[in-house]
Amino acid sequence: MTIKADPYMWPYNGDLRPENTALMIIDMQTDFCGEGGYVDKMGYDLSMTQAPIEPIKSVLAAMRAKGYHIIHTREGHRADLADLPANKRWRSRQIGAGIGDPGPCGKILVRGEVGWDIIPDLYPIEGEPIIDKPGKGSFYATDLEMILRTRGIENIILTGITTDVCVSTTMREGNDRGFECLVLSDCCGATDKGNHDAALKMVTMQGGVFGAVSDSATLLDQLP
Ligand code: C5J
Repeated sequence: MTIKADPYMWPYNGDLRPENTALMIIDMQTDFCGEGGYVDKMGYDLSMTQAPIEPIKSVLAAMRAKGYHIIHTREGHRADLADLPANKRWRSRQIGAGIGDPGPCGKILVRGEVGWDIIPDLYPIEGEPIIDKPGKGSFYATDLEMILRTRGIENIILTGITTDVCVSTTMREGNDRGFECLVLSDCCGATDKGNHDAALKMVTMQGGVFGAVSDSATLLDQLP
């Protein structure tokens, strides 16, 4: 069982089953795609990070119905900011959206605040783990790898925002740990179209250096 993808039919070994495959939905938080959130405060075009919402919804419904593992992530920091590196805070303040500072949706990227949570359209249901992460990658300083190995997951289908930052970092981290990764192009979005396109193109070099790229229509058509 495989999915048509670039540059190879994914997964490489044809072993695609609900038991060994997870859909990861990365950082679909108000702070990254909602009005008054972090990305909005930085002045980026929200339509770019909102574009994947509908395609992810379709993939999520189909994969839930077929019994695949679903894992969500949220980027954010402790209320006392003990896990917020000083340089990350400093840089965010340079662009007028200081992490930890008050905004229209509460303190930016702080756990428990309205802007930090996952948008209602894609909210997790009972049994779907949520990985709270302080950084861009979903493996760093989290128990994601332990959850994947404990459940026997070998294949990861990546969606979410942003393509060039948290999705790409997670894909690279997963790939280095031996997970077989697929990213769905229309189920991701970035704050810059060139960066979105480049992040996807990078995956396909060297025979699939980080895995492979497909899209929601192909997946929905071919998912066993
Ligand atoms: C960013 C993310 N872009 N979720 N975070 O800061 O991609």
